[in-house]
Amino acid sequence: MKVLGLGEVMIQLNPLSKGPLRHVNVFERHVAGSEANVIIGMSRLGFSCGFLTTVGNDELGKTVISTLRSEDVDTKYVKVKEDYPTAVYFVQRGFPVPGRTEVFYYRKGSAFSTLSPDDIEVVCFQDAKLFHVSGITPALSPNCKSATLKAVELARKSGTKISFDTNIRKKLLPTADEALKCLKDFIESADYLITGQGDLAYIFPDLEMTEQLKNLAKIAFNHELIVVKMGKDGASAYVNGELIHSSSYVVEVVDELGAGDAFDAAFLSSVLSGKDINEALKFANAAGALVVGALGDIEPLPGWKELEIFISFQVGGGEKLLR
Ligand code: KDG
Repeated sequence: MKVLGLGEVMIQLNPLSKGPLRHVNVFERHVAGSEANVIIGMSRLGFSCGFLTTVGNDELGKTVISTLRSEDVDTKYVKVKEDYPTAVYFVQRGFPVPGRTEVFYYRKGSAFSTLSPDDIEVVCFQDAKLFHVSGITPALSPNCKSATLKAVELARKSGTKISFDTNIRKKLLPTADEALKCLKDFIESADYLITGQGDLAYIFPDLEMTEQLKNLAKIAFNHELIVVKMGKDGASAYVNGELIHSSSYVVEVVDELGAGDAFDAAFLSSVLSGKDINEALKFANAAGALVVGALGDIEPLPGWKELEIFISFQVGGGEKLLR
């Protein structure tokens, strides 16, 4: 089954020490980007995946392409743009708020930010069962938004289901009004709408979650289900006006970046494989928990076997599985 994603893939510089970036000397180099993380996660879960992106004609762009290929993701539709760089971002950990992570993007004017509707071709969607994109991509530039709108329109015309994660990055969408304006069309189109507690509080402040969801469902005309990620409090799915909750797992947090993408990958893979919503939430929470345990967004993404071992350990049956 073919799954397609669209988004910017960046070089992530992840510090080996906490504190202000100006004093960090040693970083690990990783490759990351929300939608690509989801697609790589789904590839590891057995789906045939392709990715639409644009990189610069530079060493970092080559790293992005070889990473996607090494994860069995089809790069046929990846474009290389002359004269524009591949984006980079730095992670800062534990400063100024202990336990918090902040990212600093160097992505303005990147190769991906020049993406235009002409880069999105109908042929990409042939045979695709699912198209995944998030609120990061349309927020990058007006032409990225037009290109994402075209992708959603082509997906719809091709009978491809649309998965949209609101994924609000305040550095890209600094006010709630901007966020709602930028994301509305995509929220309206999504079959599978994924959001987070933080995103809901940003667009619908001062409301209880059930009210926030009712408001969101009013604009999500096309949704089959809405999922709310709640970090250490687990996740809930809103299906036919009913809320189904699943708790998370207690794990040591090394690097929380990418956990939400791992959640999306396992949730969507479970739903596409015919698992029920409870099962899908359980696998998704497990994938998120696994990813926070190691540096990098992509490296710790699990396959089915690893998810089963992880879950089994949590309920005390893991030793049998490992023997
Ligand atoms: O989802 C984790 C991502 O946010 C991060 O690794 C990079 O895609 C990214 C972004 O735009 O913030």
